[in-house]
Amino acid sequence: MKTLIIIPTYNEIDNLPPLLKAIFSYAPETDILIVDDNSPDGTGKLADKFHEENGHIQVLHRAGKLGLGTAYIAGFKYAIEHGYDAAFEMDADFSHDPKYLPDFLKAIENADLVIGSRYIPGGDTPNWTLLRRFISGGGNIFARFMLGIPVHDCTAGYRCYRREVLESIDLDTIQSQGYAFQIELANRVMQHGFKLVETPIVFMDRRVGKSKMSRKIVIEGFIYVIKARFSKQTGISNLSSSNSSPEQVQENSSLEEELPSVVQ
Ligand SMILES: Nc1nc2c(ncn2[C@@H]2O[C@H](COP(=O)(O)OP(=O)(O)OP(=O)(O)O)[C@@H](O)[C@H]2O)c(=O)[nH]1
Ligand SMILES: [Mg+2]
Repeated sequence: MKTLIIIPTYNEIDNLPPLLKAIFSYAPETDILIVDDNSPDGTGKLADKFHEENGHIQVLHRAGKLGLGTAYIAGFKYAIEHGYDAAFEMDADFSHDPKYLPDFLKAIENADLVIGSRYIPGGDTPNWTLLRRFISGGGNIFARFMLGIPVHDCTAGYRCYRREVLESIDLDTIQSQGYAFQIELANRVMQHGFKLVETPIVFMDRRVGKSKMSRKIVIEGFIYVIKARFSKQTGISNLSSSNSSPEQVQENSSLEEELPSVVQ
């Protein structure tokens, strides 16, 4: 199976070299696409150097920080255009340990979407405070209950999609960015009748670098679930276009307050 690992980066210069090394040690056959948003710390330039040395590494440069959701959508389109059979979402900060890649690759043989789950036996979030576990776990139960998504961890961002899924879910209409992006994709995959499977992961906090998490991302996720539930009941479609655009979300400075170590 021809697979692509999409890694969005914004200021991940210290994480990138060990991450690439670890990925190839666990999944030597995969290709990697780094989607860098003109990181001020030079992550994009370093990625170009890796590309020159290794044909399995590609780099997509974007002009500025446009958000995680659009970075993944750009990556998904690249995967479709370049004939990949499956595409991964993976953070650059080692929260998504490459050692699980073989589990994903095995599971995707009999699934359309594989989600690395912290909330099934074998999964865990060992560094987290009780409050953080409560917010993340509660958010997941809320989304599951409201939307009926058949997974225990629908905000998780360590995933592998089959190409057919990416071709089916109309990527251009997705506008959410953070948790909402993950929930929306899981919801759409479910609505198309695809098979979702979870594989356990132990989620570690980022090793180095700064978090880009903010309160607005949590709020966006909550609003998405409410809107999706409402549109399900009333049959109102085109949910995404009624969401805030990425620009609107980014410009909403009253929600910009940093929310360290809360949810994913
Ligand atoms: N290209 C791009 N990548 C981004 C953007 N925002 C975050 N990222 C990357 O997306 C991944 C997840 O971001 P994180 O800051 O780790 O967010 P998080 O995992 O929710 O939060 P912490 O792990 O607690 O820091 C990392 O690889 C980031 O570098 C963005 O706007 N554009
Ligand atoms: Mg992270």
